[in-house]
Amino acid sequence: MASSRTITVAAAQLGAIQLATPRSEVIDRMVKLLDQAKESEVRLVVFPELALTTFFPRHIIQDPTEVAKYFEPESAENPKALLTNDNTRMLFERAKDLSIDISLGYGERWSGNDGKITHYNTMIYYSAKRNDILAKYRKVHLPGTKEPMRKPDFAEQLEKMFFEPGDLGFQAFRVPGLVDGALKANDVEVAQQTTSTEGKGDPILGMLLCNDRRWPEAWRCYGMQGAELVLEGYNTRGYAPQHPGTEKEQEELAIFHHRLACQAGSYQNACFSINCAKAGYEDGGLLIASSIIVAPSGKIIAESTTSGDELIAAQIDLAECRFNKEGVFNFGKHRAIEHYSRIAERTGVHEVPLLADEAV
Ligand code: CDT
Repeated sequence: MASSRTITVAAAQLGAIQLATPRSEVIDRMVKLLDQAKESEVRLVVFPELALTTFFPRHIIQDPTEVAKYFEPESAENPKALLTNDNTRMLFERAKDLSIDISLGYGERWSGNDGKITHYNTMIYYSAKRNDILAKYRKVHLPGTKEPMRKPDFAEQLEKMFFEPGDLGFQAFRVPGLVDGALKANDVEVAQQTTSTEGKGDPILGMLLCNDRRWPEAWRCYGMQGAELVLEGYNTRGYAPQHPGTEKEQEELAIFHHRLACQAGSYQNACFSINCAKAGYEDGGLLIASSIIVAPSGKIIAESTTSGDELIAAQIDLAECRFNKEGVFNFGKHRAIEHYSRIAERTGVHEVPLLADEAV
């Protein structure tokens, strides 16, 4: 079968979800966006970070019973409980009926074999073809503080209080059923193994959550695995009273940084990316919109125009990734790892030594 690497994909931006909004109402909105996606023959829909609830890390919630309301339970015995839980089952059933793959973020309450409970900011990839969760990502770069600041006129960002840093790293994965004629492992005969299979198999995907997109290292980890499409969900604050500038100035700058990070990440790793917002005023806190789909050239090929529930779609040809993967960003040819050790050896900055005073 001739190979075509063209897929229609979408970001399903969600407008604000308030603390009091029930899950059922959110799921109804998500299902509506899936139905809309079907009309445009979309095969993959990306929802935002913490898609099922308000961005609760802006609130000081410390009572464990109250905290539990914002998380989906999963366990070593039932690691894919999201598929069958009453809160979320309907979303996956509709995705399966419509043959649309979905990716979404949510708060994960993980009970390990040892009975230990850990909370993560998580994103999963669901394949309609397999009716299964193919991949899970737990957010690595958690922003904010572990303790509330409790200051007047201060917007809290308490992800470090609510979540543990992700423990799964940046593991890329292949998705079956999205492109026709993909090369499979058993198609590659021993005699042909000298011929490159790069760019011929099922699409290679990676996932990021919000603040992760600001870190080039995260994108590069996926780039190093040949990622052709990065999926990213975000809740990015548009205004914080403790920061300089008016609400409009802060929002514009936040959108500028968001676009800059996603466009650079896609360009420098020669991949497409789908970046999906939760947007609008949640419990009084402004979240930026500007969901975008970015090409490997770094150009934005679709962008949301509202701060509400909105589907943006684009037809993308993954073959376009080859131009820069084989050219300016041919890593095998051009990376100079002998000069990069500082990046993986330490986290913080070591400034170069101070200069000696110069006699005048
Ligand atoms: N949700 C999330 O990760 N928010 C962060 C705030 C960081 S402050 C610049 C973000 O990157 O948007």
